[in-house]
Amino acid sequence: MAFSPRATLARMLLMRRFEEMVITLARVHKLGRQHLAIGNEALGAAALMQLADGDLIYTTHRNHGHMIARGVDSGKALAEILGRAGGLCGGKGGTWHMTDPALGFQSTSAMVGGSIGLSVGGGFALKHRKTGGVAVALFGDGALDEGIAYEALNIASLYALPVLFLCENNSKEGEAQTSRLATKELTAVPRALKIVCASVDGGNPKAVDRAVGAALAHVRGGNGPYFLEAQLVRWPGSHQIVHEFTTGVTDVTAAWDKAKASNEHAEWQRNDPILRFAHDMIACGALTREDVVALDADANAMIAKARTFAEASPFPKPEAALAGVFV
Ligand SMILES: Cc1ncc(C[n+]2csc(CCOP(=O)(O)OP(=O)(O)O)c2C)c(N)n1
Ligand SMILES: [Mg+2]
Repeated sequence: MAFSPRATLARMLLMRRFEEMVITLARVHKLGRQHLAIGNEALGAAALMQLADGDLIYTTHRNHGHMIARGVDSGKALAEILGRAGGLCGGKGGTWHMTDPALGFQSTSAMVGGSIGLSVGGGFALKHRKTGGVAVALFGDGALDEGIAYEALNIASLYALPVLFLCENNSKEGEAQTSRLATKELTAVPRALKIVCASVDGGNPKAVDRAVGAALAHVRGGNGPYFLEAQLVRWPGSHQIVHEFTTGVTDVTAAWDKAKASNEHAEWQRNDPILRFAHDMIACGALTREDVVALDADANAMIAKARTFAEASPFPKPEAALAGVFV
């Protein structure tokens, strides 16, 4: 499928407005900690919009963005975060454990490194069932210092499993997570295990689209796993415990309005993948300012509807506690 600036920006805006709504709802409903995917939109949208029916996706503590990027219903996702019966898991999973098997999300692990192990199991099943599907592991740079990462990468390589390892690296060299590795170069780890690797600017959806397209062609072609490192810029609010709009509510007009782009959030705005992409697409004539404003209004309207659905959904009935229990 050819890269569409319009569809990609629309999906990125939906992801952003979703997470901003989570901040609002967390304040209104006094929710516990939420890990937001603000700043990861270019990677999420451009990568997950390329997946096909039957592909499997294993995500992390920052799962909201991946779910919306893949096209999961935003109302059911918000309802899940609020613990409501109309949520993706009937309100039992909450922010960290959202699933949507129809779109390939069988289970979500907030354990750092968990998605890597699960994806290799998924890839094993896909290979032996000869479905042609791909298992995608999404994980942060912090996952590479977990033991499970080494075992799982090794097995994926040994058995030539159809797994795309998609690493969201939001640590600058020398910062916390990356520095727990004895190598500064994340791809040195999978490369040592004979996994084909590449790195991409994870803030540029066009570059991500190309890199993920090449990675998926490799994996679908039966050539074994592929490791793609997406280099991201960390959103300053990414560790928040008190939910707030650390860099303000996103104003898309800052993509072209120089006065707005020189406010106190200017440094973040220069790196914000949504403002970057909108700016670049207007500059090359692929979109107009009016297009960007209209796409943003659509995203806001969809998320407002999602909120109405979620808040109107009841809490699960006590009897529901025994449904879906294995033992
Ligand atoms: C096994 C395990 N250890 C510790 C934690 C606590 N924890 C939650 S997020 C996080 C950092 C993860 O870093 P990274 O994977 O790079 O993701 P980022 O938050 O930077 O997006 C940690 C240590 C956890 N969830 N699981
Ligand atoms: Mg990280």
